Amino acid sequence: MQRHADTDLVVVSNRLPITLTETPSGYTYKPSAGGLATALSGLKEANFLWIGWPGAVVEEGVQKHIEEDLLREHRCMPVFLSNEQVEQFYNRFCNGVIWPLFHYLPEYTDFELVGWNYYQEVNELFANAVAEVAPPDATIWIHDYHLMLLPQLLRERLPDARIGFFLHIPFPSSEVYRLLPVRRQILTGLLGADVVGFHTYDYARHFRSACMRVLGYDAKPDMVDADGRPVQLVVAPIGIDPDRFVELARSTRTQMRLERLRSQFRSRRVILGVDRLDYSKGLTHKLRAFARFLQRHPEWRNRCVFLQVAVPSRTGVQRYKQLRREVEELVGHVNGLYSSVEHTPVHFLFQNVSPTTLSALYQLGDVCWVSSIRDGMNLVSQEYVVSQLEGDGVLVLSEFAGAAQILDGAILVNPWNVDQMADALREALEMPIEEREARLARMREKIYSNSSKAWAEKFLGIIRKHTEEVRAVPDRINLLRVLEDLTQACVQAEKRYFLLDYDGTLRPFAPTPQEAVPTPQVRELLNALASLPNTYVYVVSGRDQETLESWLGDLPIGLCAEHGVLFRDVGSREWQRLVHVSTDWFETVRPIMESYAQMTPGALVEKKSAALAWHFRRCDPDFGQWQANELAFHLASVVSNLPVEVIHGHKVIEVRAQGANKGALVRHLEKRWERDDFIFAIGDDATDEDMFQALQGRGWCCRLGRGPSAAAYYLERQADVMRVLNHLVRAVQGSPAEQVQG
Ligand code: GDG
Repeated sequence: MQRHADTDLVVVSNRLPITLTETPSGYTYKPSAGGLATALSGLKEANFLWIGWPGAVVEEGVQKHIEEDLLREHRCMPVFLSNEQVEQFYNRFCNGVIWPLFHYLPEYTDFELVGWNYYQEVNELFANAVAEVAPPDATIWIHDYHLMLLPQLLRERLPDARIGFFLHIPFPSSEVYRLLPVRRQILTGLLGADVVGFHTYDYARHFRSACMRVLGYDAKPDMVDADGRPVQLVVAPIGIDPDRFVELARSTRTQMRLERLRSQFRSRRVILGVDRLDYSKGLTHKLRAFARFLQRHPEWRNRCVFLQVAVPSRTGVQRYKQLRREVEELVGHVNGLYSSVEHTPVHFLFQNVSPTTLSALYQLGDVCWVSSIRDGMNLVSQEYVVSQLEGDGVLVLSEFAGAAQILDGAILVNPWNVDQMADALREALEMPIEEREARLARMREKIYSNSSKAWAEKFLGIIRKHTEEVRAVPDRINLLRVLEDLTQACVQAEKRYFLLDYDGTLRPFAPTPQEAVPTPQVRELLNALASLPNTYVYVVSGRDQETLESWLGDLPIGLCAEHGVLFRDVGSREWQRLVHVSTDWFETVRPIMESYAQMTPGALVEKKSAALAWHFRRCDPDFGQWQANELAFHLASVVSNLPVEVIHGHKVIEVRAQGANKGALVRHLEKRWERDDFIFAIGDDATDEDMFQALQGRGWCCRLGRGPSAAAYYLERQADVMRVLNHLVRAVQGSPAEQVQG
């Protein structure tokens, strides 16, 4: 498969907007005009390529042929899945784990995670398919919960791509999300994107909170700091194409259909429901509330019908079969109680209806009733509003649907409150015409101003803008891009010096500082590096002398503790002071830190020989950050006349003696360095900047993350540090270099 250099945009979703059906005479392709397909059809990026599953399992022999057809005729590239993959990935994991949990139904969630391996496998398949055809700097827009690992998998394969992800379903509160056994993997997968979009602010806020609580990342309200890489959060509620619905509503076929329906229902008012038969849509809640309404308002019993279209969905899944039985039983129950010879109150259609019929039903409905217990957005409510050509229908809408945040002319209901829903039906049926028209007009205006096309353009615009801004950070180069030069410089040098930060650089952060013990891999790497000829390795850390000595003291490396204050040289067991400072100020600063620690559960004060540190890694992320800001503000006024500096590290506020920083080690070592020596310094936070600055452009300085730094190079992830260093070890040893990819 060739790369599509003319492709401005690659759209990836589980399903293609084309449905493939096997017939006796071969395969047929039917475009499915879903909301997403319509949203993207009017985009400026005419050349976009759509990658996804075509909706049918295809024998290997004909795959090539179908691929060519789809590409030529529809600019779609199929990812073929086996029966087993469809069952395990789609039915078991996507719809048996993610769908229920993200709709706040842990009791429906299969926590055994059957299908998780397939979820990973299918996401890999998609990643390979995209990487094969997308230009390296393509804009890639990934959709929905089926492909949440894909952003990170693509970032590894296409480091220069601009990746956006949009979640169409709710993102649950972090209290629910954290139940998920693979919660870290899913978040890490999503954070591979440059931009992650949601329908509502609530979903974005839940996601941000999950990143902070589950991964320990820092975040601003609209940005997550993913190991130094800013991931933009976007609230972009999806819209519909109103013109298309109006056109369909006006068409002769629809009007004829509407006439027939009107004569069938004559003087009865119609309460309409249109939903996939899914437990998130609150169908049983509607039926109970409708029964309550009829019970309380006998005057309406023969004057209205509740017409519910329930579109068959995921019919192979046990939970959905059960739901169908439950709903049908309830329909029977209500009709049994309130039917008469002439009148049946509930009309239940378990079937797909044609677009024409759907449009006619939208016009027929005096009330449209959406009672989802959770719904990412809900497009039916928007479609109903614009299809109401006469402009006097009433929308009764669940406050748990994303749409409730846009459609402010609806009567909002809590589907769990049966009485309130019953009252809302009465209010809707008896609402004066002027109010109905005014409410509908208000909603129509909202829908027109947020059409699906405007939505897609807004989201793509944000991907472009954000990636431009991030890439515009001056002059920093991805170290992986210059790996060959780095390797060559390292191999050819007479002498090599490595200045390596520990926490967050050699070792990922752990929940408590004591848990970040060096792994066997870290120790092996340091040993291998230090055993290279003429190679001097220093671990430069904010940690105290005892910890470094006990963790790394047996290795043939140099150690520098407390950000450059204490030093043990390569080949020596003795520690020396690099910086001589007064610590008289401890007695002023320590009580302030202690009092803030007492007020902040999880915070602790650490005393070092030339610094005091206030750690808040184990605190509630929001409260910890808040208290840290307060403390820093408080300290600023107290320390202004003291010989100290206040440093904001990763989840730590540190007050330390002036001059006691990692630059001290550079100043100590530089006397030994000769012009052609290879110097490599790497770190991940503000305290490493002193080391980079002291090097004054000499050697290879690398800081994790793309933000501003004195280091000319960056790596995106902590795991890359190990890969690069191992690569250098192998290269100097002369063994074949391991493949290191971006
Ligand atoms: C997910 C999220 C979010 C329905 N019945 C028939 C039919 N439909 C069409 C409707 C509408 C679509 O299906 C349903 O969309 P919803 O938004 O209501 O719900 P989900 O399918 O659950 O969609 C949801 C959406 O993604 C988009 O982000 O809003 O929250 O769950 O367009 O018109 N179409 C036809 N016959 C039917 O019988 N032709």
